[in-house]
Amino acid sequence: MEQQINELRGRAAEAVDAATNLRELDDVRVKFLGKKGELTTLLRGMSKLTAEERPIVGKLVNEARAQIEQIIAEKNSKLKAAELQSKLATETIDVTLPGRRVHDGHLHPLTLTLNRVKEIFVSMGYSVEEGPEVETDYYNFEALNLPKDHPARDMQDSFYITEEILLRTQTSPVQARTMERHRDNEPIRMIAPGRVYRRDDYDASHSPMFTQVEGLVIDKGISFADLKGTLEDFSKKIFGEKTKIRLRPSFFPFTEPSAEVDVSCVMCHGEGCKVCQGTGWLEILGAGMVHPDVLKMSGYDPAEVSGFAFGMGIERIAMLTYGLDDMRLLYDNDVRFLKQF
Ligand code: 2NM
Repeated sequence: MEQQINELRGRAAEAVDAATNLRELDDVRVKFLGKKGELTTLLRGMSKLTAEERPIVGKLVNEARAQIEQIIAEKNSKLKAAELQSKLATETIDVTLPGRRVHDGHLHPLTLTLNRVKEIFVSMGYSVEEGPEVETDYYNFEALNLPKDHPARDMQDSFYITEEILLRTQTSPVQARTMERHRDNEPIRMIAPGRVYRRDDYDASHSPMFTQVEGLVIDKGISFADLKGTLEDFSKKIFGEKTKIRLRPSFFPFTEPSAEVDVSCVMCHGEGCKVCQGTGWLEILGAGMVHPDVLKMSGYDPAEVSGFAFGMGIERIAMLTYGLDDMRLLYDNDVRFLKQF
């Protein structure tokens, strides 16, 4: 029996020595000291011993247990220390590395452009007015001198909800609503920014939804010269001081006279290039003197006051200021594109 115990101590010591990590060491502990371990099995064999032998062998077994427990504990601290060392060596943290940047979002290029346009007009004393995108036929067309079968309606034939309700095709209904709210020929200096909807194919330069800014000024003695000066001022502010403007006669049902407004090309400054198709000019605005009937319909007296109005597409302005060749970039929301602004 004594020999057996010594032999077991020897094997236990070897096994502890051979353990290379804490899990292996625990396996050794279970194998020798566990409930079904070798030492317990040995202890069971004691029933065959004589009464004199028992205490002697019992002492030996207890000594063996204590010794094995001790070498396991020693090895345990060694392995733990080694594990810590290897962790310290491999899991180094360089506290001098720069922190990870948190990326803030930012405004969309279309919003940036719209904000810039608003800023310019607000700095000239204009108020910013808003109105519904779902509009009545009356405010979208009738009040703007486009009666039911007017051919000019065809150009922007739109998304109807019912016969009398549609998605607005322009922001001019906001002008009509604003005029209606005023009394006694009270002066107006306003812009109306927002989304408008037209039946249009979706390609590099058209979208069934786009963003417009229209403007309206009404006061005593407002003339075409005021219109021209205002739009020239605006064009220089948005495209640069060297920008020139050019007016060409045109037609809108709600203005008379009416004009298309061109700016000198932002790319070639009038030399002629691909962007301006060799003409040196870019069309960016429509404008005119508010038709007397439009003033009358919304409660203004054309004998007392006059006004000018204008409208522009913000996508086009954004494309020109950022040099974009496809309007769809503004709607795709491709982060690789958006990140650049
Ligand atoms: C344009 C071009 C010309 C316009 C007219 C009015 C109103 F309500 F006063 F009659 N608002 N906007 C207007 C005039 C809009 O957009 C190309």
